[in-house]
Amino acid sequence: MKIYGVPLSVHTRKVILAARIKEIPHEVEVVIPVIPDNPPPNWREISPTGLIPAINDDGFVLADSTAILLYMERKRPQPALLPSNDRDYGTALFLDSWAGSTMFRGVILPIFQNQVVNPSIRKVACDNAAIEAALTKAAPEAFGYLESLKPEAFLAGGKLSIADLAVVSNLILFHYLGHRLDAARFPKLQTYFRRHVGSAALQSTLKDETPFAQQMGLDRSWIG
Ligand SMILES: N[C@@H](CCC(=O)N[C@@H](CS)C(=O)NCC(=O)O)C(=O)O
Repeated sequence: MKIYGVPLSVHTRKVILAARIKEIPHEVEVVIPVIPDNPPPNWREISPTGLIPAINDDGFVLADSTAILLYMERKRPQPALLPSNDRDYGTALFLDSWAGSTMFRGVILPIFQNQVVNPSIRKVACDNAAIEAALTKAAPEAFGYLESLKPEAFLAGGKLSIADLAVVSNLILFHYLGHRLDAARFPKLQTYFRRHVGSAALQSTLKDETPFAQQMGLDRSWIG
C-alpha cells in the first residue's frame, strides 16, 4: 500500500499509525500540498480534495484519513481500531470527526499555518492574533472538553481506536510547534498523551518523522 502524504501531517500520521498497528505493508510517498508544484501531476485523480493523505492499494486509490482507516479495518480487521460495541463505535467515530474539525481546524491549523506555512513557505506575514486566539481560546476549550471525558488509557471502548489516533496525532503537532498542555489544568489529558507518546507504535513513528521535523526546525524536546 502506498500512502501519499507527509509523516508530520496530522491526518497522514493517523493512517501511517493504523498501517503500522495492523502490520499492513506500506511505503510513504512524500506529497506536500502546501508547497506549490510539489504534488504529482495526477494528484487530483488520487486525492479529489487535494488534501493528504491518500492511498494506492494495488490500483485502488482512496483519500481521506477516516475513509482510509475504515477501509483498512475491513481489509485487515485485527487488531481492531473501531470498537465492537455499537455505542463505543459511535463515540469513536464522533471523536475522530471532532478531532478533525474542532481540534485540527480550530486549534492546530491556525497555529501551524501562521507559525510555519505563512512565514516559511508562502512568505506572507504571520497572523499573531490568530495564533493567540487559538492558544488562549480554542485550545483551552478543546482540551477542556477532552479533560471532561476523563481520559484514562483510551478514549472509546477501553481499547486503542481511531479516536486515540486522531486526538493524539493533533496533540503531537501542537507539541512539535513548541506548545504544551497545561498539566495543572488538564492533568488527565496530559497523562493520557504521555502514555500514548511512550507506546511502541508511536515511538517508532516519531523516530521515522525525525528528519522531517529537524528539517522544519520543529521542537522535538518533548519526545521522551
Ligand atoms: N478530512 C481530511 C483532512 C485532511 C487534511 O486536512 N489534510 C491536511 C494536512 S493534515 C492537508 O492536506 N493540508 C494541505 C492543504 O490544506 O493544502 C482527512 O481526514 O484526510
